[in-house]
Amino acid sequence: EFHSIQSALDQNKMHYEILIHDLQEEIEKQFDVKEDIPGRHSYAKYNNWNKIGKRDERRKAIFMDCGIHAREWISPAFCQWFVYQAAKTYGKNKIMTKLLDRMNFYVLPVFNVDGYIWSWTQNRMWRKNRSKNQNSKCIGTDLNRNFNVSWNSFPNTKNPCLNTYGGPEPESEKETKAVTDFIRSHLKSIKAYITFHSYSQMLLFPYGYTSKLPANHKDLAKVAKIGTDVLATRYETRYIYGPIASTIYPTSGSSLDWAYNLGIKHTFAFELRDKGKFGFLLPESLIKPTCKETLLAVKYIAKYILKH
Ligand code: ING
Ligand code: ZN
Repeated sequence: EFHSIQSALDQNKMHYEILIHDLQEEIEKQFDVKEDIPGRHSYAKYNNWNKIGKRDERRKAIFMDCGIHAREWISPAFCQWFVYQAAKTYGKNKIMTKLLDRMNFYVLPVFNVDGYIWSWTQNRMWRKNRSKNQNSKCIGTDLNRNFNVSWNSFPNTKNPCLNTYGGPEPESEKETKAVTDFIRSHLKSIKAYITFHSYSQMLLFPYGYTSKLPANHKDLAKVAKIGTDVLATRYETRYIYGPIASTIYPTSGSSLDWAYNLGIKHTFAFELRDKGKFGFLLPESLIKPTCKETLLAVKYIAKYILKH
């Protein structure tokens, strides 16, 4: 069962804030930086809630989460890479310095902790969390179908034995609840929400539950276009972009649509590398290049948020 983020937040044990002045040192303590990326350690089991920025809750903030799906290992690797690079390049890299001087980042490296551990130890292709379901032998809820937005409006979210089971009710899962409570209580400052999945090489924005487009879809498409172009400058990795429903497939109850409808007007989901050659089993040699190119796109989005 889940025991990490909620209890961590409750006990305030693993819920720590990383402040600029001791960022580097803190990161090195908390992340196995030297062996971190690339390498197996980069996939180690972290469930830390990171705040990167200054002690000013009123500044603009971006919320990012990784590892909502257990088997998408490149995703937690990216969140760790982001935190590591923030620590390493603050004061050296112009853009990173400017970003961290002016805004905060909340980074959740592993959303689905027990599922992630399960994918390491028992079943590499596990996707959901590991909660028990009533009246079913099947385990787990898909946390990205468990949000309170058009919840359960598609048939494949109703069967606990499917990979896309949405849970018994919206926010039934502690993981979802921990994140939604956090976002709701920081709504004033959070100007963008970014969630990281794999694989497909896509940059997605709302909606998933309807083919209707959000009011600011032109802005979102413009940011996604430039973001994917920037990403490609590094290794020529091509991403496509567009609304969830028409670009990947229709979904209900996703974190992205939920965050958008809550009022966060810039919400994006990355489907990281690759396009299926290795799929979820992206080899270690591709971790670092994937993280590097993705960081360019994230920095671009953050710059855009600062300006607007
Ligand atoms: N893909 C996502 C999924 O949850 C997605 C696609 C992203 C849907 C964002 C809605 C919002 O099915 C993977 N690979 O998990
Ligand atoms: Zn996913």
